[in-house]
Amino acid sequence: MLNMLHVIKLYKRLTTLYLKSIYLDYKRLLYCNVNYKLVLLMKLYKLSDGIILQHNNANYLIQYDWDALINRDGLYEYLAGTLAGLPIVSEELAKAHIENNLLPPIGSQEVWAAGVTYLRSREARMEESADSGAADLYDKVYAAERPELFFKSMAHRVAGHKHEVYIRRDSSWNVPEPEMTLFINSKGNIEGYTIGNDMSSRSIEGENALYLPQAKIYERSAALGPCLYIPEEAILADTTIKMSISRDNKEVYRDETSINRMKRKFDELAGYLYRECDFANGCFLMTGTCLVPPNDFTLQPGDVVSITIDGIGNLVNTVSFKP
Ligand code: DO4
Ligand code: MG
Repeated sequence: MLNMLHVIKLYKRLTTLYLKSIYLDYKRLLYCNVNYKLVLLMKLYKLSDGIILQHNNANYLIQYDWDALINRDGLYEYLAGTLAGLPIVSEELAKAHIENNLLPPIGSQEVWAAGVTYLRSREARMEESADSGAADLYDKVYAAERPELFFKSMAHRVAGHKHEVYIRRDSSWNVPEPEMTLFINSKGNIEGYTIGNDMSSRSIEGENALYLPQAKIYERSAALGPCLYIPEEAILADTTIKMSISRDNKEVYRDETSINRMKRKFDELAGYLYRECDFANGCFLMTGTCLVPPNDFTLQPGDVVSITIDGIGNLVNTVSFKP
């Protein structure tokens, strides 16, 4: 015989189950329906044992070849369309995976970089190259129709979030360069964004502009991460980039800027890069720096560089010499 207490308990249980199922339906609708207004952004984390797709507050596991996945045209729409069939990973598990197994969001792509795209970068280069007589080059390239584009790195030299970045032993003046970094697919479409650090030797570049490749390309001179950010629409024009540098747990530099201070358009940079180059699996393009520490600042081993870009997240690297 059911007494009153049993009836109340049963009623409570059924109500909880009912509310839970409504909540789950609501979540599925939110995360799976491409046409639903709240579908806004995706983040792909490349891990040593798979890929985690973060969409709003849910995490999904993807087993897919990284290069083939990120090179898809209409990446956002593709990911949104696959959500319903993907296994969901709990927040704790996703956090632990990202904490322990995170790689830079790059496969076999090349990394290129644009230079002197902000007034602040032009000023800094003109100062550092004053003695070499090359200052004019930077002034001219800032104003020119054709942007400065240079090869930066192959994937094996790229550090990820929380990995070490290196400074050169033969350089006396070293800085990080925080840069909005585009992922452009093989068709030339900008499909995603990540945070980039274009580690640079100002003393080597300042000595002679022809030393640029040595100032820019060496082991771990590039960092990318923590994820590939894929918004439904192009990243907002007033997106902020912040950088702080800590030494012995004390902040020694902090500044921020907005990407709308850039002289060039992202499409313009991508267009020049793809004019006469093919990239079978797409390409990463760092878009130049606007944050330059004062001229008496140089990085030291042990310094911690933290770069934050609105929406994408935080890329943290400790500075070291190559062992
Ligand atoms: O012109 C040399 C490099 C410039 C650069 O890396 C930048 O402006 O970010
Ligand atoms: Mg740069």
